[in-house]
Amino acid sequence: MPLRFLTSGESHGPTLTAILEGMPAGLPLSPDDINPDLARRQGIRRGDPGGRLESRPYIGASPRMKLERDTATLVGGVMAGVTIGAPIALQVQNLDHAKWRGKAVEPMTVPRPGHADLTGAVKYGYSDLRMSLERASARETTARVAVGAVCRKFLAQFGVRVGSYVTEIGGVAAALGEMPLEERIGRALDSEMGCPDEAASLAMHDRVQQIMQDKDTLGGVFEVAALGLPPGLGSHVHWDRRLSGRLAQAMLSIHAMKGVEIGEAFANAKRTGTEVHDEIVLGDRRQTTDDDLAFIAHRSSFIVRKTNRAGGLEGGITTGQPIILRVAMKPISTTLNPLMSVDLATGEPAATEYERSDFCAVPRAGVIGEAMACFVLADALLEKLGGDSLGEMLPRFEALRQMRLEDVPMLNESQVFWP
Ligand code: EPS
Repeated sequence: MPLRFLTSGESHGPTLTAILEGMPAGLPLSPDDINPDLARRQGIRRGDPGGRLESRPYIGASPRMKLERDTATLVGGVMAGVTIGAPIALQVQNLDHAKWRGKAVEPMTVPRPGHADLTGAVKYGYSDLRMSLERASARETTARVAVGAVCRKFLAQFGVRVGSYVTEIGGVAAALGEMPLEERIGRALDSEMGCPDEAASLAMHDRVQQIMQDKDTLGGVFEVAALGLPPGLGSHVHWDRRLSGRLAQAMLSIHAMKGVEIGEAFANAKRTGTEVHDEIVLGDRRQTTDDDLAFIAHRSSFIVRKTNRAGGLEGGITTGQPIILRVAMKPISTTLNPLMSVDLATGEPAATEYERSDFCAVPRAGVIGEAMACFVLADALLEKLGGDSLGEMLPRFEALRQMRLEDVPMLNESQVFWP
């Protein structure tokens, strides 16, 4: 896989750092390409009045989001405003670090159920659970979103767009019907809860307000959609090259994500084969769902699908239709109402203690899902096209777009495959 990234940094340490390796040369890149996604991850909406500094995150976001002003500094791999093919290094400061610097802190010895406190301590032998929580915190996703924004800029050169929207919070579900994906994504950008259904968004707001009064937390579901992808990314030939598996792994690698489906996977599991599979028909490309490419040109016509129940992937390979990933997030594990646990210092039962957290982070989670999807898709596109610079890749992409299926010779005679 040509692209990879690493992150480093703790939630209250000085800095979060990311290194993205394998990005080709020639991509114009500046912090302005990254900072809008970082603001979205903080729960700040597009076009909020007064600009981001005066904006407030949505209801239920951690108070930490008001303290931080996440902006990226590019410290490697970019010269004169373009990538040079070298590893791209990024940094985001933790402003909250100032409060912790030089301060002695009581050890934390009561693990929170649902967090990595206990599992991390068992694995690494920590006596202070802060050593688990500092790296396990979802603060790390700031670095991922910065990396994802670079990948998003790369994908945009090829017309690929990635967005997300919330479909459910604490059991309150959006009714999206046949609303096109672009509209869902656009509306979500302007919605407090990241939900395209305005009525549901208001109900989600109320549900979160209630849960804050109840001193509890909520999870939910969001969808990530990728549009404008060419057919042929990923591969069926090996388990670790299937794009479906790579995307699912990327989604489940995000803190608190516990479920993922591609397309209508769980609903499809209740239906029959003839009800589920997207029939292959000849037609006008305008007939395709979600105005998307599905540009398999064949003789004088196009091979199209009128439905996309497969979620844009067959055999672990893109079909040219939008990829749709649905991701389930568990409720935040830091709860104001305590849960029962054991104090590891005394060996006695103990209630969890509360410092600060989100009551519901689902509206902020979608942008992280987008970032991870952007990374996997950029990797798959690089794999398909090869090349060290954008200048090398763009003509190859154009050639791929122009490719017609009839250019591939089809055999009409029977053959002995395995003598
Ligand atoms: C987060 C920062 C953290 C957490 C949150 C995400 O800030 P703090 O611990 O200082 O309040 O609020 O982390 C979690 C939800 C978690 O489970 O660790 C952020 O920047 O997103």
